[in-house]
Amino acid sequence: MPLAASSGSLFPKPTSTTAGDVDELFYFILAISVVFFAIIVGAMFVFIVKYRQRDDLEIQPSPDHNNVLEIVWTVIPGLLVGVIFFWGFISYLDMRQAPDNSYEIQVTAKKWSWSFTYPNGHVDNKLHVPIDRPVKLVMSSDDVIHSLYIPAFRLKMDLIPGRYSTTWFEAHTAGDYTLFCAEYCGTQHSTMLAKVVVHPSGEFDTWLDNAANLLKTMTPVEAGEILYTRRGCVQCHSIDGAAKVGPTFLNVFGTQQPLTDGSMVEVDENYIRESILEPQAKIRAGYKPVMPTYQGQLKDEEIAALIAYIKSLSTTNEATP
Ligand code: HEC
Ligand SMILES: [Cu+2]
Repeated sequence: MPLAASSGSLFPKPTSTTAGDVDELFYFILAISVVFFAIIVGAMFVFIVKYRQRDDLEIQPSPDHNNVLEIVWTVIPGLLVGVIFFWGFISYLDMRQAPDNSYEIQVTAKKWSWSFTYPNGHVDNKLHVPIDRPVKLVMSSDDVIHSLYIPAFRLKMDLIPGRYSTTWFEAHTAGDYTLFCAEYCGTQHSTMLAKVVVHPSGEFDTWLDNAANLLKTMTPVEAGEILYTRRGCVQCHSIDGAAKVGPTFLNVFGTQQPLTDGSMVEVDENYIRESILEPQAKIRAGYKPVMPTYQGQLKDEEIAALIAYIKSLSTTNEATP
């Protein structure tokens, strides 16, 4: 792959099975474009100079047609377009059809975060994958159209509400890569990023086991802190006092807060639990009812860990002042 190998300067280094193909086809099309640009624009300049208006220029009757010339300028571009089509089509088929032994991960996009569900039920906000193994993504959106885009793998596929789309890749270099949303999906679209972590050989299974057993190996507060990032609360809730899309978690536990209906609510264990499971039940004054429900997505112990974590961010740890 001489072209792909030299492509580091224009694109991120191709690190997946099909990325090299995409680059080679791109450079082929680029080369053709450069050649034709030079021929056409070059001829244009020659003609501009050669046939510019002069007094001594005799007006000639325009020629009828030239068979040889017309066949040449039809057949050559026709062949080139054919080559581009079949090359692109074959690469496209390779990219569409995941190998049978693929490792399957479910992807859910919603405004404005990604979540990845592994075969053992573990849910993460990063896409962790094993190296040198085909990974198939089965994807859907909870709200609007999003698009999963991993430049290093030359991978892009839309996620559509109410249906599944799939794509696959096989990563060949361990490390961290960035995953973008490539379909404008609202105000926070540009922050809709996720990390792709390609684990070196043999480390993926260990990672998955540990990640899934978070609550067995950590205190609830530690686990809650990880869940806060991993389950996307961090997108909308800060822990430094700043209001984002939702209220901050800093020093909120144990306080009285106003609701949109004019009443006050005490932020205690029950209110937090209700906010997570039925976010629309009570809406904090000054905020929009945009929090998604986590009903059926967080286990009881996970909710307990999140409550413990929010509690730990408060200097007054008692629910009743
Ligand atoms: C898309 C943005 C968004 C995400 C993601 C989100 N929330 Fe919220 N959350 C909000 C908004 C907005 C409110 C305020 C309106 C309301 O009460 O529903 C809120 C309210 C809350 C409240 C009530 C806080 C208070 O001071 O009244 C709690 C507790 C809460 N969220 C917890 C969580 C947890 C835990 C997660 C992650 C598992 C999470 N949220 C994810 C937007 C979000
Ligand atoms: Cu998006």
